Amino acid sequence: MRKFLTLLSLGLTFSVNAEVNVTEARAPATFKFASTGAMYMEVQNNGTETVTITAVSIPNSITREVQVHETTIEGEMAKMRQLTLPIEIAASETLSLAPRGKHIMLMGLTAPLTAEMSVPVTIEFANREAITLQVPVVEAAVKKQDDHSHHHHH
Ligand SMILES: [Cu+2]
Repeated sequence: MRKFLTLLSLGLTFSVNAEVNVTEARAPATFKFASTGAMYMEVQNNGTETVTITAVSIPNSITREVQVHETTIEGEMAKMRQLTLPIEIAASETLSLAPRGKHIMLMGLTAPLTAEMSVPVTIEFANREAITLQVPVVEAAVKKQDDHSHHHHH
C-alpha cells in the first residue's frame, strides 16, 4: 500500500517513514511550448541502513517519461547524462536533487507545468513502502532569455 502525502508548503518535512525524509520538493514552471521539465528535492536517509531508490514515476497524463539526470559542467558547457536506477543513499546521507546537479527530468510533457498545479511523483524503494508526493510547481527562477522560444521566427 502506498502512503499519499500532500505537500502543503515549501520546506515542509515529510516523515516518509522512520528513516526517510523528503524536503524542498518542487518543480519549476515551464515555458508554454516546453517538452521537458525538471523536479528537485532533498531525500534524507536518517537511518542506519542504506536506502535504495528503485523507481521514480509520474502519471502519463503529465509526462511521457521520467528520467534521473546529472548535470556536469565541462568547460562552459552544461551537459546532462542519464543516471540508471537504483540509486543508493547511504546511512545519514542526503540525495540532493537540485539545479545544476542531479535532478528528476520529465521528458515529453503533455502540457506546460504552471505555478497553480502540483505533480504527483511516486518514489519506490527496495524493502520499504513506496511514497507519493504532491510536488508543487513554482515560478521558474531562470531568465526568459535562457529559453529557446525566442528562436522562433515567423
Ligand atoms: Cu535533465
